[in-house]
This record gives sequence, C-alpha cells and structure tokens, in this order.
Amino acid sequence: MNKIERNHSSFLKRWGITAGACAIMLLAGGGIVKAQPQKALIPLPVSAAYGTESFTINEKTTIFCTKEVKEEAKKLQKMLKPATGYSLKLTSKDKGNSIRLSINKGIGLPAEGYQLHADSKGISITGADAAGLYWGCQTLRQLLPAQIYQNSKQNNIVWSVDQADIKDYPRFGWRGMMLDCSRQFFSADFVKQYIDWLSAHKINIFHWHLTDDQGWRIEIKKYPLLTQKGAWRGPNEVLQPSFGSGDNRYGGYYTQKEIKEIVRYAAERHVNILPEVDIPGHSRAVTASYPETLCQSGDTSRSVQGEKQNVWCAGREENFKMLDDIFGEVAKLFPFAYIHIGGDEVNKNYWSSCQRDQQLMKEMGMTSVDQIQNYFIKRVQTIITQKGKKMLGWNEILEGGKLDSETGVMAWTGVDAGIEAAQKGHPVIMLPGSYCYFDMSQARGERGHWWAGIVSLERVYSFDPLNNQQLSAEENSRIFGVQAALWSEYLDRPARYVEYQSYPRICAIAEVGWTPQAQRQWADFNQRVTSNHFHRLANMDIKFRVPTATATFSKGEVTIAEPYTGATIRYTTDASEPTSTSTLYAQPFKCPSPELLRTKVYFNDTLSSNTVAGAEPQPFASWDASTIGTEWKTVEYPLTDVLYSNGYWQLELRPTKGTKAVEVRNAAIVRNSEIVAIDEHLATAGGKNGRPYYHFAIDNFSSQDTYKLRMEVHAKDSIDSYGSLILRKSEYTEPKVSVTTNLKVNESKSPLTNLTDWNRSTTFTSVEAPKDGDYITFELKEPIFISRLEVRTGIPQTSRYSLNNGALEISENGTDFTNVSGFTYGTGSATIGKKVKSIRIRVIGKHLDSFLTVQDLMLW
Ligand code: TNX
Repeated sequence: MNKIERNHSSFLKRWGITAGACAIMLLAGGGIVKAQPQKALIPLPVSAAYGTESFTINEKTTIFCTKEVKEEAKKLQKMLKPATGYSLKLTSKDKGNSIRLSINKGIGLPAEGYQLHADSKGISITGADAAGLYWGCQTLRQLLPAQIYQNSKQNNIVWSVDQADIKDYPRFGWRGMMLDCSRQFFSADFVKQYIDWLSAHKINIFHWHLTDDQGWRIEIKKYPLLTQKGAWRGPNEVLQPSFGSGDNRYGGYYTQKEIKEIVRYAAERHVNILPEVDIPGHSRAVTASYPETLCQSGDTSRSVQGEKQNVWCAGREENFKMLDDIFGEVAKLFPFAYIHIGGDEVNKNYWSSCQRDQQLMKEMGMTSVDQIQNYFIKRVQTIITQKGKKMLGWNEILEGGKLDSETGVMAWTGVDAGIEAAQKGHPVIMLPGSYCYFDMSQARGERGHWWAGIVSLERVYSFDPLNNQQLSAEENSRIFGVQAALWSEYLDRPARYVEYQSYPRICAIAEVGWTPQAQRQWADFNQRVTSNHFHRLANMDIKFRVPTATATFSKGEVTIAEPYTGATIRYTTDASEPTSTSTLYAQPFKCPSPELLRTKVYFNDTLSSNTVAGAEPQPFASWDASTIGTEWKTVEYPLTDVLYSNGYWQLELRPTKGTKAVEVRNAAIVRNSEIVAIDEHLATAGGKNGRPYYHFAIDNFSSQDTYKLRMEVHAKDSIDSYGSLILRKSEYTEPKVSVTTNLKVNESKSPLTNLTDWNRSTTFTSVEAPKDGDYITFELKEPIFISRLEVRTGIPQTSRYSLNNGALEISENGTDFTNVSGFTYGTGSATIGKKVKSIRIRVIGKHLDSFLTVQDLMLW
C-alpha cells in the first residue's frame, strides 16, 4: 500500500490500538521505577515509558548498522556531529556503547513507525521502514539536550539520554506544510533550511507554492520568459510592485539544478515535495510574460485578490500545449506522486467575455462558465495523468462537474469542502483556513491576514481533521491527512517574519498530524512546547513567536499574567520600548498611567515577544437589555477607581452575549452632578454591529469628585442583549477634528468619519488609486500643542494600500503648510513641539497600489 494512501483507521484496528491508549507508561522491571515527567517530545509519541537509567553518547559511541540501514546511519552520524563534535563510527559489529539502527518490517508497526529503546547499555532504534527509522532518530535528537540542534560544537554538555521505551507511528500518512514562494521569494538555501526544520517535526510533505500572480519561481526551459520576465516585479517590470517590494526590482526563481538539489535534500529527510503550479487563475505572472495566453476580452475586472487579467484562456488550444510542456518539465523534476495545479479563485468573467471561450461553450454545449472551470481542470488532469502523476488541487476544482476520483482535493475554505470532496470519492487533505492558515495573525493586533480569524497556537492545536458526523468510516479513510499553509503576502517584514509565523504553530500541526487524537491535550502540549521545545527551536536558530503577556489594570494596580510557566516578563511605564535589562515583573504594582505601560516577554536576550502597549482595564459595568427595556432610558454607572486622570478617554460597549442589540444616543461623563464631557451620536452595540466607542476629553480631574457615566439607551428590538462597559484612557491626544479630501469617497462603505472617531479599529480607504497631488487634510477644531505626530497608512498589520511616496505636512494657521516628513513603509512621523491647526497627507508621484488606506492620527 502506498504510504500516503494508507487507511489510518483500519491500521489502528489492525494493530490493536485503541483510541484511549496511554501515552505515558512507566517501564516495568529494570530497577526502580519512578514517575518521570514526560520528555516533552513533539509530536507526542503513541506510547512512551521512561525509566531511571541513562546512556551517555561520547566520542567512542558507535552507530551499529547493517548494510540495509547504512544510509540512515550516515544521516544520524551527520545529525549528531556538529553539536557534539563527535564523528561517531559506523560499525557492523556491535561491541556495546552503541546506537543500534535497524529496519524490521515485521516489527508490527505501520508505515513510518519505529521503536526506540534506551537504557544504560545503549540505544536501539528499529524502524518499520527507512522513514520510520529516520523519525526514530528525530525522536532521539529530542531526547538529547536541546543544544544538539546547534550547528557548532557545544562544550561541557553531557549528551545523555534517559531510559526510554517508545513505540510510535503517525496518525496520518500526509502531514504537510505549504510555503508560498511567489508573493515573497525565499532563497534555495532558506527553502532547504525550512525543510530541515519540518523533518525535525516529522512532517513529511513540503507543499511548494511556486507560481502566483506576483511571481513565477520555477525555471521552465521551454518558456524562458516565465522566469526572465515573470519572476520579477518593479517599476520597469511586467509585474507591478506588491507586498512590500516598493520601488525596487524584486524577485527570483529556482533553477532546475537548484530544484533537483532541494528535492534530493528533502528526500534525504524523508520529506516529499509537492510542487504547485497555480492555474488557471492566479496566473498574472504567466499572462504578463506570454500575453497570448490571455482571453480575447475587454474585461478589466479584478480577481478576489485584486488582480486583473490573471486567467488562462480556456478556448485557446495552444494553451494546453503550453501546459503540457510545463507540467512535463515539472513531472521530471519532482519524484512525488502528486502535482498540485491550484485551481482556486478563478475570475470567470474573463471566460464569459471572451469570444474563444464563448465559442468553446457553444461547441461543448456548456451552459455556465463553471463548466469551463471543469473543462479546464479535466484537460489538465489528462496531462498530469499522462505524465504518470496524480493531480491535486484546491477545493474549487470541484466546481462545475466531475473529476476522476483519483484527483486529490485540498480543503482550504472550510472543513465542509473536505467533507464534500470525500463524499464525492476524492482523497482529501484538510487545511481549513481558520485552523491551518499560518498567514493569519496569531493574536489581535499582530501583522498578518485576518479573513479566517485569529489562528493562535491553541486554535491550530484544537483541529481534528476527522471530527465530523457526516462521513462514513470509508469516506473518512479518504482524508489522507492535514496540512498548514503559509501564504507570504505579509512576510516582507519585519525580518524573519516567516519564522515567526511558522513556529511554534508548525509544532501544533505536526502533532495534529501525528499523534492519536485521544492523546492530545492542549494544556499538556503547551507545557511541552514552552518548557522544552522552545529551547530546541532556539537552538535550531528559529526566530519563533514568543507569547506575549497580558497586563490588566484594576483599582490603580497592574497585574501581568505570565503566558507560560517561568516566562521572563519585563516592562517600562513611560511608553519606552522594553529592553533585556528593563524591570522584571514579579508581582502586581501600582501604576498611575497604565496607558504608558509596555510589556515584553524575553525567552532569552535575543528572542523576545512583541511589545504589548497598555494594560487592559476590567469592565466597570455590564448591561442586560431586559432591565433597560425598549423605551429610551437614562442609565448611570459610577466611575470610582475607573476614571483616574485628565486626558482622552474611550468608552467601549462590548457585547458579550445575545442576538439583539442596544442602541445608545449619547454618553456623558458626569462630575458630581454636572456633565463635563459628552459624546452625542447614535450607535448600536450587539447583534452584528460590533462594539461602538464613545469618546471624552477630561480636564480638571480631581480625585475628590465623584464621577459617573450617564447614557441614553434602549433595547433595539428585543431584550436579548448583554454586554460590558470598558473605559480606557488613550495614550494619545485625541482632539475634535474634521477631515477633507479631494479623493473619491464611498460614504457608506468607508466614510471619512472613520478618521475622526478616534476608534482605531476603523480606517478610511479611497475608492480609487490616488494620484500625484491628492490630499487628505485633518483640521483640528482648536489649534493644540503637539509634541510628536505619527500618521500610518495601509490596512493595519499589512503592507496593503499604504502610501510610500508622499509628504506629511502641518500648518499652524490652517492655510500655510510645511513638510515635516516623508512616508516609509506607509508611515510618516515627526517631532513637532508647537501648536498645530491642520495636518495634511499629500500624495507624490505614482501610487502603485489600487487604493489608499489611512488610519487615525497618532498625536502626543
Ligand atoms: C487564499 S488559499 C488564497 C491565497 C492567498 C490566501 C491568503 C488559496 C487557495 N488561495 O492565494 O494567499 O488566501 O490567506
């Protein structure tokens, strides 16, 4: 049986393993048996028992192997050498002090399984096959001190392995990771490094996304322009700059020679490479290099991702000849059984408006363009089959008709898509975006995509590819496994963000793919990751995401929760960036200006978390619409210990449950019995309307006075609405301001008031691309003193729609402007130190993005 096609549920039965099998057992016999912490292996093995003996690898240790396993033995030798400095001898005679390697098909374990035994006399690893033996060696590495992952000699380390008995094999035969090398180009060396890290986690598929709108990255000898032109973007290239490439020529590609080397390198690590050439959409790099591949259509509509003219014409017969040539070269380069042909997000408007495609529809008796999608994919399926390969595609390949049941489907839009494909008889790989897309942010406010929600480590870990009620056992057996994907639109910066987005989430997906579901527990996994595995990652020199710490504020005191046991938390209270010598957090402390708090978790001196600004205030009150009623009503809540100083304050109405909403028409701060600040606007909280904000400027604050919040509120149409009220002080100056622009505005989709409400979760986006001389002007109601100013453009946490060529100008009188800054990566900032009446953003030269997004001003 092909290892990928293995039916995991049947082998679970075959090997008599029940779902509840225990991960940790204690060794019986062999001296004193005492409870040991598990060795924090990742992925967690099927069964492991630990004892009190240990074995130390020294320079005299030999690797005992038969001819059959010599190749694997050499790999182990190579793996252990850099950090230990030992060149362990391979031997065919076992004289003790050895690591014994063997393969035994009759060992009673499924494909990729292995057994590892370690005691005071030595270590033996037996694989069910070569891959199993290799994974066993990876487990051995994890049993050694974490410094084993260093690539230079480590002194004064005792390379000892505790007594262990491990029996292990994967839950799924397909455990993959995708890296998008089109939107950002990663060097051949980096790709190798990436694969090496995957193999350390027993991931056996590297899905290589090689082509997309923003760059073609695989050398095709027959069509040299694909890389001569299609691999580059920039001011004078066929491809426009995008995703952070700015005014520079940006790109690159992998030569066939490099690809062969990467394939060899991966195979050595038992990683298969699944190449993806994304067609018929996502093909701007092709159509810009070979325009004849396009439809004959005047259409200029954009794909969901905003790209024009990026679809292969299905009515041009020569296109299939070209695809035949391309896939012919791809098939020769990659030994893996599958080729991925993409198939996602095709803008079918081009087919509806192309004469050739319309002719094709007529000839074939097609009634919808979805059938062209099916026609196209089927033609490619024939090509792939002729090359001796099987085809795989994104779940949209099922649109518009049937495909051979051999064709694999990658379910990315949701688990449902995978269920549908399995029901239709296709092999399925599960990678629903909301669990498996590592281009999503890992926490609120972090750089990344957002369309599938926050994909935290815990969220990834919670995914069970077989958790459905709809599929029969047979249909479930078509779910080959699981993958994660890292799309690279927003990986251009900061440096090494690809590693930040990959780890530790890859550790979670590795365990989802490997470990029996019944043995997986989030708390246990998280403990293993943070206590031990972080050290391994650090020694591998992976710049992984260190979890941030959450600070909360209540009654004048800041409390910081440690994100994991033993985390080193440092902070400042003056808005300065914490460093490795900033104050160490030990216990709750009094903090007069929590909005200026900055918190950072240090894993070591060079690896730390993002900085978190401020301390989250506790809700000071809550609403229950049943006590408010549907008639307008004035409600009051005391603000003792909540409002504590002069400044700009935001009230957030945060719905907590219920399907309906409350409506508010004004909110005011009342001092003693006098209104000192009021914000009058109609807002809805709850239902689909999110969390509105009200805004107040407070001066003459005195702790002697009594403060209250007063609101006019009613339940909108029914009383099923609940929520919390939070009042937080802004760290910025947030005066009354109005905005004007000469840009076209869509008032209902993106109103200019998004820039004046001081709600930093709303932004303004223009309707069209800005031109030279376009402006956005902020006029303050009264001139006020500003010490520093920062203006951010672009969708927050991405490089999309940001201004790179522009001027930031200020005016003291509202008419005469002076330039104070340009824009870099979408941001302009300046020290001011005087009274300002107006602030203007002016576009200079050519704006390369389709729109311009502007965020609320940051004034201090
Ligand atoms: C959808 S997933 C895409 C990619 C994007 C990704 C961003 C898929 C088949 N297509 O082109 O990069 O979303 O999350």
